[in-house]
Amino acid sequence: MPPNEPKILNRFDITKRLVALLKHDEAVVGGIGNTNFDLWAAGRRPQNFYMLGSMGLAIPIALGIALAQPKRKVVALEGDGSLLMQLGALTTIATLKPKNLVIVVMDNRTYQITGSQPTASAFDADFVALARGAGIQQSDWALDEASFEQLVARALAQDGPTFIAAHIDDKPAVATTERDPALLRDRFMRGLGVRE
Ligand SMILES: Cc1ncc(C[n+]2csc(CCOP(=O)(O)OP(=O)(O)O)c2C)c(N)n1
Repeated sequence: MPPNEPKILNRFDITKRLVALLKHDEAVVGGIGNTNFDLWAAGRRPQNFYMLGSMGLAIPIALGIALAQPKRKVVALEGDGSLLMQLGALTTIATLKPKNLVIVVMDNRTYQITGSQPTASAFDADFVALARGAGIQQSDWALDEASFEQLVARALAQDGPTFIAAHIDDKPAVATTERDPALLRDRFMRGLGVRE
């Protein structure tokens, strides 16, 4: 848990705030389940990728996009349980230092979608401390909505990599993403300009 307890935010609310700050066709990769459901509900964009099925892959996929398209900012939205599946990705990012990568972790301290089993962050794990320990210097907790917007705006304007963690409530996602992986992939590839 973070030392100075941040305000408990709402995933859909801060997802909408993040999307509203996107002005340059930034790519956004939503992680499994709730994270991409709320990204879907926040408004479809051709530069959004809705990752279905695999925990922990939003950040590695976003890293690949960031390396392939270094002029485009790339944002990964990931759940706490999913990040815990793939913590090593943080050390890879700290090593490669992609300037255009922004990671946002939605920490509800549970594997919510599979029955709200507690994750390690319900106990003593602190994601910002983990990210800093991995070597990502620009790592912060969002203290409230304004602080979240400030951190995202700074991450979009300045060189990264940047890691932002938000403590969120247990409200379910407000929509469900269309489950057609091939269609989602094709739309995204067109959105990134790599497919006609
Ligand atoms: C590799 C893998 N293991 C387990 C699952 C089953 N599963 C799907 S979502 C999920 C929980 C995700 O937790 P979190 O990332 O914290 O997101 P939340 O549901 O809390 O929004 C689990 C265990 C899976 N899809 N893939």
